[in-house]
Amino acid sequence: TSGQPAAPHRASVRRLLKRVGVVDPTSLASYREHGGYAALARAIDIGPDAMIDEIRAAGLTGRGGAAFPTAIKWRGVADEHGRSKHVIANADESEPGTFKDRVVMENDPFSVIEGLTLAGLTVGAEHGWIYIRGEYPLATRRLRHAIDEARSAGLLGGDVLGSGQAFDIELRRGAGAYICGEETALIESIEGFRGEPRNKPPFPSTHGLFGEPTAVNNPETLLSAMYIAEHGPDTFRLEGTEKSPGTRLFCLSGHVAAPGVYEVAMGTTLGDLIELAGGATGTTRAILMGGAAGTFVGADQLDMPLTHEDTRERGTTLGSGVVTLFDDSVDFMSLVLRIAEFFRGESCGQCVPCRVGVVRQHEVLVELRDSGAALRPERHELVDDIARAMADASICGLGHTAAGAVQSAIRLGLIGGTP
Ligand code: L3W
Ligand code: SF4
Repeated sequence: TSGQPAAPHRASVRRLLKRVGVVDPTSLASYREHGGYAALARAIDIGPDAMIDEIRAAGLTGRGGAAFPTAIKWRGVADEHGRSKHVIANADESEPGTFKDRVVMENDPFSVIEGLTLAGLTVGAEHGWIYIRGEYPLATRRLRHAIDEARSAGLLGGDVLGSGQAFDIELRRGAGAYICGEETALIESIEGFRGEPRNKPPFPSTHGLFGEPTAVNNPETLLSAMYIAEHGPDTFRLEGTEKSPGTRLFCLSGHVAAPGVYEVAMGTTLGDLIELAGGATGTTRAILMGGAAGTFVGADQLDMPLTHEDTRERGTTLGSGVVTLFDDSVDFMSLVLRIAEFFRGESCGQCVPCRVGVVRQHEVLVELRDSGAALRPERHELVDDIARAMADASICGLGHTAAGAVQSAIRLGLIGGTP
């Protein structure tokens, strides 16, 4: 149907999704019947230092988009001895095209509770927070219920699972701002302030929530840490590549036969992943990798292995696992304008390069659409200048990534005339 390779593709793996669709998401008993709390029990058994060593040996990196080594982050927080500490699950899943954490939270909510508890006990934090996207009512209900059940069973509270360590979780709902997914804006939001990012450094690992050491992790990262706790780093590394070990959750959407969340080993090619989702429904013109904060790639990239190293080498990103297909019926000018509009609306306005850049970028695109002509060289230069200023001088990831989709669309000739 699509010009995709006909070669046999690699199957999906069920590590992080193993209980999704199997377990009763409203029952702690069902969760435990399906292996729940085995990971935490082993983490308590081996102790925090060995746990962090295993995470390091496994090579786990953050699954929210930035791929920072989890062991470095956790070690940093653990080393802040004698201070009150926090762990936060960043479940403000707002990147357009991202819905993997939602699937986990709705269908296997106890795993997020267990994963966050594991993080808390490992770094020595007593306070856990889940910051959840406000538009996720079912996931919110399921998590609330799971927190209550876990607390009643002594899996949260004064002495977690007989560890002698106290740990409890509070849930906070976002109010629809994309920027509150940025970890320091999220922290400001929990503290009751406007969701405006802080300058980093200092990083939350030393100066986070209420100025105290804080580990902020994506739910998928927590589930991967649980897998390592339960099975060890060598088993974790059986999937994936040397530099990108383990599995990832990918969110397939757009012109694909079976949109949804797919778990595959890192290193699986883009084409194989798309085949797993039933293949493209039309002739693929471009694929958006990493969402609005990511970049478009052409249909000639189906052989790209989905690893950090390969995506970086080809000028794109795994980001938060977004893979959106667009066939040749798509009006890319409208699509790219919509992305530019999104950033114009979601910039918090705190720093000049981003506040001004997202507006100028949008204006040039409106002008381009209205003129119906190709992008003139001096306008092209302006778009590049804006992109560079935002990437180099913005405070946070929103500004750093706000021009990626636009730039790649021009490069691929999706907008602006012949490249
Ligand atoms: C201790 C150091 N910690 C860095 C920590 C830092 C943070 C993490 C990554 O995300 C991505 C972007 C898009 N000591 C440290 C340290 N850290 N150095 O590591 O930090 P950073 O600053 O590289 O990135 P970030 O701002 O956390 C930017 C993606 O986020 N994005 C959108 C994502 C959306 C979702 C979603 O909807 N689920 O994830 C937008 O930009 O891929 O690469 O924890 O503290 N020396
Ligand atoms: Fe706000 Fe944009 Fe600056 Fe981030 S880069 S702090 S979103 S103005």
